[in-house]
Amino acid sequence: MKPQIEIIQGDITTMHVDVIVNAANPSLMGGGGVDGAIHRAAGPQLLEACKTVRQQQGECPPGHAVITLAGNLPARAVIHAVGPVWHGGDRHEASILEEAYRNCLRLAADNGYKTMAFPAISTGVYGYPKAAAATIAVETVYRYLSLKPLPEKVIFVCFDDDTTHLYQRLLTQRRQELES
Ligand code: AR6
Repeated sequence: MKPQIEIIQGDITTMHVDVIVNAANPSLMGGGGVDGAIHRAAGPQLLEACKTVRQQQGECPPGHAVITLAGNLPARAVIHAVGPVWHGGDRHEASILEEAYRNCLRLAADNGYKTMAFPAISTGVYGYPKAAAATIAVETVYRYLSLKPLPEKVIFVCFDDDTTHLYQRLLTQRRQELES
């Protein structure tokens, strides 16, 4: 089946999907960037939920993800994924980023969620080069959706023009390759 992937430019906190992904850090205690925006929009319930997870499981290492309620967000749940910090590319950053996307998709599927939205994990404070990260995001999601029944649809929520254009180009290329 042809994967349902959409690219939009905007703020992930406004997305009416089953689950949104947060670009978190191992502490799960919030931060800046998309993490800060999600915690502000969700309200204090989200931090409480993260504290509970933290008490049960400890820190969330890079490449891993956990799921919580979504507080005041329009989404039903939040998956907190920890991407790699970019150190130049020779510290397994690519495989850790791919693992983070795969773990998010698996968690959404395990919870029966059909629609999910991703930000561009690691491409802000964590410094991952945007084009390289976008390739991993599109390839990993495309492959997963081609093989599994859930989630049914993924939306990449891009915050800036550059990221939006990168994703659009990659997705078009991927679709053309499939059709040729
Ligand atoms: N909606 C969608 N995307 C957004 C939004 C938003 N509201 N706000 C920012 N972005 P970052 P990271 C984009 O730095 O690199 C936090 O402090 C942003 O333009 O949020 O994984 C955490 O606690 C960029 O493209 O996450 C960690 O300590 C992308 O989201 C650390 O930052 C990711 O940027 C994680 O760093």
